[in-house]
Amino acid sequence: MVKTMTAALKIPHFGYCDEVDLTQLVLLRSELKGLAEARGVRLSYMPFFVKGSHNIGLAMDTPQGLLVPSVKNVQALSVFEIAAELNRLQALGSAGQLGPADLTGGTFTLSNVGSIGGTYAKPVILPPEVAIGALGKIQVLPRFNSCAELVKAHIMSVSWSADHRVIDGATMSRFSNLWCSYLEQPSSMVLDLK
Ligand code: CO6
Repeated sequence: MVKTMTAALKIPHFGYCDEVDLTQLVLLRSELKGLAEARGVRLSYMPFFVKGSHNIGLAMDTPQGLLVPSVKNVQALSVFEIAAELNRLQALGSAGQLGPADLTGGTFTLSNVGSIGGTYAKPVILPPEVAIGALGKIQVLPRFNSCAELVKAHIMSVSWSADHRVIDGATMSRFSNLWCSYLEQPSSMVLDLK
């Protein structure tokens, strides 16, 4: 941790925060959770957050402290397969048995610190990666829908940090908009399902 975080602090970080309306995703997961459980896999929100095109590192709170195993080639995996892989990594993490194969090769990291608490964060990039996202707790909050009606929404904040030598703010903003759009309308992920 000392070596990695000292190297990380040499990176000129910029931060970018937004909120995402997970109301439809909360409904979808509640429909799929039982189906996944019947096939022996616990389905949380993380597999939906992870579904991109990368080896996604996941900050994991373990008895040994913070570890970042990664789910490899998420673009080739279904949400169910990502959930199964996450269950495997969590079981190994709790048992202190994560090995070098699982702990190396990440290309982008997500830190779901919201599963413990908190809304915003300023996450530190894990070199040689160039960006990281911290996810806040999902909260039920009042929001206006497109018809200007007050609705009950499930809102999660996301705080990105990026290496400003490699990524500019507009690129991060476009990426964040795309990522949020998939989660706000999770059925859109079905279009690109492999
Ligand atoms: N909001 C509300 N509820 C949540 C959330 C959020 N964000 N995330 C998970 N949950 C729920 C989840 O749905 C589970 O509920 P049920 O399925 O309904 O029973 C429950 O909380 C437990 O989920 P769990 O944490 O076991 O599984 P998940 O796949 O979401 O997360 C994990 C796996 C390995 C990421 C997580 O267990 C973990 O270790 N999180 C902490 C990561 C951490 O330490 N980050 C800090 C790194 S340092 O980033 C840093 C800048 C600083 C702050």
